[in-house]
Amino acid sequence: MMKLKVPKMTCGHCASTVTTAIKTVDADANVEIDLAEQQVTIESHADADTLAAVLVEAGYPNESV
Ligand SMILES: [Cu+2]
Repeated sequence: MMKLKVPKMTCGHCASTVTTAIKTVDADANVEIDLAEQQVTIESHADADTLAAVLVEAGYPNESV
């Protein structure tokens, strides 16, 4: 499980963009979004760096927390 802080994630549209981006890497990933904390919790077998990078590509810089 990994937790990412995604400061640009501010609304439901962002949340769905982030979720979709993660699922392009791992369709079976379990993604939990906390908009108030601007955090994403991801359960996935995919590589953490790959998941972080796909969010950057989607326009959402992030850091692990
Ligand atoms: Cu948004």
